[in-house]
Amino acid sequence: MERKFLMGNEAVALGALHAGAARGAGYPGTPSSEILEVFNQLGGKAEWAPNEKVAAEVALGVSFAGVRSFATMKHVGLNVAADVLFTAAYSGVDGALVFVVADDPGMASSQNEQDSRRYAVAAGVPLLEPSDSQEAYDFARCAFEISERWKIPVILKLTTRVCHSGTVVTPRAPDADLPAAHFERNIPYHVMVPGHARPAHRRLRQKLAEIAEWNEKNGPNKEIKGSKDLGILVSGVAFEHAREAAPEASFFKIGMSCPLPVKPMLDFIASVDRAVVIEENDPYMADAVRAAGGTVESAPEMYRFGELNVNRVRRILAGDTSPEAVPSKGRPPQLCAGCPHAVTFEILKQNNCIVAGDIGCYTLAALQPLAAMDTQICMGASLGVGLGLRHVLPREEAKRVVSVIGDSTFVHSGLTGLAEMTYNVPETGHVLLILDNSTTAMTGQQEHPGTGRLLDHTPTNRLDYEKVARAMNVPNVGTFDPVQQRAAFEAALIEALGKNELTVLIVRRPCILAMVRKGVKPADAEG
Ligand SMILES: Cc1ncc(C[n+]2csc(CCOP(=O)(O)OP(=O)(O)O)c2C)c(N)n1
Ligand code: SF4
Repeated sequence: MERKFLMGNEAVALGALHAGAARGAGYPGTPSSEILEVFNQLGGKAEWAPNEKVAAEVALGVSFAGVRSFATMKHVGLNVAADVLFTAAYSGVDGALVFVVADDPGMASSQNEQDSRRYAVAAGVPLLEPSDSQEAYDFARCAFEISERWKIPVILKLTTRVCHSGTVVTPRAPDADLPAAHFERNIPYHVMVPGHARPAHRRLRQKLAEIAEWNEKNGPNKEIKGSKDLGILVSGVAFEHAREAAPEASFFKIGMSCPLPVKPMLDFIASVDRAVVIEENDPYMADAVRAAGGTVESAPEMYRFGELNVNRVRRILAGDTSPEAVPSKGRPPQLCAGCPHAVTFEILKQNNCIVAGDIGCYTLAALQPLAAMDTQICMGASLGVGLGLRHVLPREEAKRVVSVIGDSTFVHSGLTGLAEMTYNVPETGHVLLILDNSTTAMTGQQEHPGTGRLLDHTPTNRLDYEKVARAMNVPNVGTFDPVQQRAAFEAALIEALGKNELTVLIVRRPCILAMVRKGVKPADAEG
């Protein structure tokens, strides 16, 4: 087929399309967000789910209908979807199910740099790690094949550089004659009660043993013969850096890093004078190969932080632990000029609020000059953290606590926090602001259930936050445009802070950039 120049995320979308995936579901998160959008543009059926857990459940349901599916997310999304992953590993799948998970070493746009390979080991599922767009395409197809052959979920692990870099891809013919969706009752396999889960766990371990054997003989790993003086064991994008840093070396490139191809790795180590493991994030392969008796060098602790690059790999190989040059800081990120979030945080600051915040564009309000957010941990935490503070702080301090959450984040994981708020009510009550800018701005303006539009922007049902809050027994609910109704909004906030009751204020004004994209002038913006 004709060669194409594709970004890694585009290559995964094309791979999923050519693998005949019947549906892709996900929740946006940098660097994974483009995969579903491209899959949709290519003609695939794609959806944004309210969060990653629901996306994984939808994809699992699709696979239970005997066809192929995938769920996309960033690495922290896998924390949310982990409950599905661990037990879907036991139940197995009927068609195929691929978790496409994009890690963010260096935290270009994330709150941590966790390494998804640990999840594969903990859940007991295979994991593939492409190093460029060609492999993103090939491994996507391979992941569907492995999943279908062994009836097991498979993780396709990407990293920022693979997701967002472009390389040439030669696609192959799409899979043909795939089965049509149908449901076959199989209660012992699909209903994970203890009596079914016990044999399911044994089946899982048996599958993993077979996959490990397959990976050692036929897996997507390759040995590149070079000098005997230096052998590098490497995976993911670190392969590209290491090839440039030490072109003369021998390489063992691991494509499937769970279960690891331990025997060929040990054979490779024995075949060279000096063996070094080069990997981003955790010393996952180095630890595993040492546990299996291999003698290898690995990167000193300082290289565990942040992305690798050619220069850092050169330093690792030279054993250089001298301080690294600190990159110039550049301009710190800021809210766009005219961003509706700015007014809200100015008001919160002027009223000396303790702000339990959440994740989204509005988190930038924690930075100077606003410095008006006091906590931010993970999606949805504004509610629980704010309530925890309210429960124990001295009365006068507790009454200053406000939870602030974006609209997409509220749908993602704020609904259960709101249930907690109306269930375990603090003595001083509580105040929640839902910042409704009618988009998921932070990750590129994706739709969500509160926008009333689907992934392809066509209309659907719209979640009504006011009705939700009232249905959950919140006595005080109001909606304000923070720009056009600034004084009224501030007065409502002050009134809410003065009461020992629960209040939800919906702060509604569209994101400026989303308006520009849709061709709406600010003056026309809905109030
Ligand atoms: C579990 C998880 N999934 C995805 C993300 C990526 N992410 C960060 S904030 C956010 C949503 C932001 O949208 P919203 O709450 O509406 O705020 P806005 O950016 O529009 O102000 C997303 C998807 C994440 N950090 N954690
Ligand atoms: S993208 Fe939208 S929500 Fe984000 S800072 Fe800019 S105007 Fe505000």
